[in-house]
Parts: sequence; C-alpha cells; structure tokens
Amino acid sequence: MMRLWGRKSSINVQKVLWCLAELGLKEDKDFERIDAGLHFGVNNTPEFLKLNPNGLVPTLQDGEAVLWESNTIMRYLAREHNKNKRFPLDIMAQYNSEKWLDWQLASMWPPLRVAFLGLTRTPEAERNYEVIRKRYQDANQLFGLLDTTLANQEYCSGNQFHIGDIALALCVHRWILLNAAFPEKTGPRAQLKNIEAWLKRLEQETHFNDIAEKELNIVK
Ligand SMILES: N[C@@H](CCC(=O)N[C@@H](CS)C(=O)NCC(=O)O)C(=O)O
Repeated sequence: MMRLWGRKSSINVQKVLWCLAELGLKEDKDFERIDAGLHFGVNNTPEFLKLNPNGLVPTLQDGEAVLWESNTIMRYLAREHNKNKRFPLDIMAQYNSEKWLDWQLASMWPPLRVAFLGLTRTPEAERNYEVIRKRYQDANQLFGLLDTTLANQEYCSGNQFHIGDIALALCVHRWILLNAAFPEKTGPRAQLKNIEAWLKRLEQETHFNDIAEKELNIVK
C-alpha cells in the first residue's frame, strides 16, 4: 500500500490528496496517510529525513519509489495510477498542464506564500504589513494571467481537467480565504470572473470540496 506523510492542512498535501481522490484511490484502502508536520512533528525525525532530507510534507512512498515535491508526486500519480483515465494522456494536454504547474511553484506561490505566512504563521508584532499587502497585490496581477487563459478554455490546460488545475485551484482558494479573513491587510482582491466560473466548475465536477480547507489554519 502507498504511504503518504502529511497533515491535511498543508496546501501541498491537499494537492496530493485531491489527485488521489480523482484517481479513485482511497485512504486506508489504497494508501495510508501519516499525519506529519507542524504540531504532529514526525517530519524532523531521522527516519523521515532519510526519506525526505528537506523535512517537509508531502512525502510519498510507493514500493521502491520515494517522492517529495507535491507537483512531482501528482505527476507520478497521474502517470502511474491513472487507471480510470481521469487525466488526459495526450502530449499537449500534459505539457499545457506542466507549464502551469511550474508557474504555480516558481511564479505564483512565492508572493502568495509571503502573504499567507505573514498573516497565518507570524506573530502580529513581527508582521510587515506593507510587504504582505504588496505581495498579495502581486498575486492579484498574476491571477489575471490565469483569468485571461480561462476566458477561452474550461481548464488551465485545455478543455479537460488536469493536475495543473489542482495546484492552481488550491492557491486561488487560499487567495480568497486570505482576503476574506484579513481584508484590510491584503487590500482588495481582484474580481476575476473566469477564475470564479472555473472554481465553481471544479467544486461541482471534482473532489475539490472534500479536500480544500473550509477556513484558514492560523498558527501563531
Ligand atoms: N515545494 C514543496 C514544499 C513543501 C512544503 O513547504 N511543505 C510544508 C507544508 S505546505 C511543510 O512541510 N512545512 C513544515 C511543517 O508542516 O512542519 C512541495 O511542493 O511539496
């Protein structure tokens, strides 16, 4: 049975859990999940560090394979466990999804992460509200690019759902929750109607609602 280390409140663990759900793979039947990270600990033990020297979640073990980096774990699952053909196999759908996965990690998440960590993981006295607002507003601009793409197609990689949508939708969800919880600190959230329609589609057609957090997990 596959083993996944990671707490459910982690956005990167949520990506993997959502991907597993789309593939029809069930916790305790097809994979075992071990709570790890933050107050659960585990991720700094010598045994865990042998699997993932970064000491981060998610980490997946599937037979001989030991994988970390959430987007890579999704790529692996979508290729190796795609028995229900949930994710399209044609090369353009795949690489159009790949480009958004890389964009999510390299361009989108860095500014949003600053706003997220600043507001949910940093004690109030240590927060730099100017930086938090600036980075949130940068995220507004970046999501504008995704919104423009979604004006012409239903999903990030074309007209079928793919793992790129998973990574992006969880970031969009955090962007919405952050603004709802701290509107004066983030500044206005851009109103992006194509993103809103896409998110609604994901809520209706996928396991998004089973996985995405209902509210921000605030640890200070
Ligand atoms: N780029 C990595 C980042 C992994 C990461 O930063 N994980 C965070 C949770 S989202 C973590 O393990 N933090 C330490 C902890 O939870 O104790 C990925 O996408 O998997």
